[in-house]
Amino acid sequence: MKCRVCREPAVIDIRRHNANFCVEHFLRLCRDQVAKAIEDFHMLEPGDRVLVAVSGGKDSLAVWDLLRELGYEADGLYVGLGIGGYSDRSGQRTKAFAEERGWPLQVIDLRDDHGYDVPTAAKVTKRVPCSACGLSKRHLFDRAALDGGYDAVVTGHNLDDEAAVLFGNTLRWEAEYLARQLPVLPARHGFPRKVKPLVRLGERETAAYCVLRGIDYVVEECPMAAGNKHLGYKEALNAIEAASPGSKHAFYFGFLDRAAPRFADAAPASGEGEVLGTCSVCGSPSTNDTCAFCRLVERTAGAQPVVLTAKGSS
Ligand code: Q46
Ligand code: ZN
Ligand code: ZN
Repeated sequence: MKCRVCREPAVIDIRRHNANFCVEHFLRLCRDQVAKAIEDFHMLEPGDRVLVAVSGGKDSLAVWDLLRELGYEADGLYVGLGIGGYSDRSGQRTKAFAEERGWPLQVIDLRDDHGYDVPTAAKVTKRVPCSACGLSKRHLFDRAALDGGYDAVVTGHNLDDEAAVLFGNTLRWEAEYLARQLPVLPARHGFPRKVKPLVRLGERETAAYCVLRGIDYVVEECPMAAGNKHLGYKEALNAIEAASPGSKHAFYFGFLDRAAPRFADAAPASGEGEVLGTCSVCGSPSTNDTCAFCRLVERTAGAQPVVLTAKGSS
């Protein structure tokens, strides 16, 4: 197995590119793919200050490292979700990563700073944990980006994530979601720009990137993700990809090229012209008097904390 670029021994094969790469040229490929995604979708301008949503997993640490390599002023924000031992370990890895490099990391802890955690919020709201978790993270990342004067919030969604979400939305023809499933969402009405620079890299590549760069990431998945439909869609796509390399890329980028514009009209009226109010508690943009985050804080106040057992707290 030889590197496509230099013919030296290769360390990784990428079937959808029908090529193998040595360490140096694989790392260069990752940087090039991120730079291309940023340019193709007008995600960032040179010199932009960005806030990276870091979880301690491979994708968010890789995207932080890659953006720094590409010369962006990228800081991190970690939100402690209170999901037992998983959150403890994720927080430790994230802090160690930032400290070793001397990169600024802001840490928000849901329990310490807002009086609840994800398992407790799930119990109180009687909804799946990912619902309260997603809402909390979106709110806190938006808020921190605006307060810190950042140009954009960066997330580590990779090609596998985006293809799986697209698969789910397409199975149900969720027109509104399809209209918004783009690698960049422009800033609007008090919400910052959101960008996904890893859409051209699969999760096998982000994992390899971390290993080759010596990035110590949390390998375990969030215990709350078990049974998640998203994982089933990923498995289904992996089976298709194994039989036909390049299918995921064709599915996702074909959608962006040829199908997404047809759904643009299905987006809710959140574009120009719509005037949102502001939350009377925190001042964030909201269509109601109190935003969903502040309502969650209110509902969970004083609730008996849920203690996780087994995997989550081991
Ligand atoms: S949403 Fe759900 Fe993730 Fe939150 S509860 Fe875990 S699996 S961490 S990206
Ligand atoms: Zn090479
Ligand atoms: Zn609020």
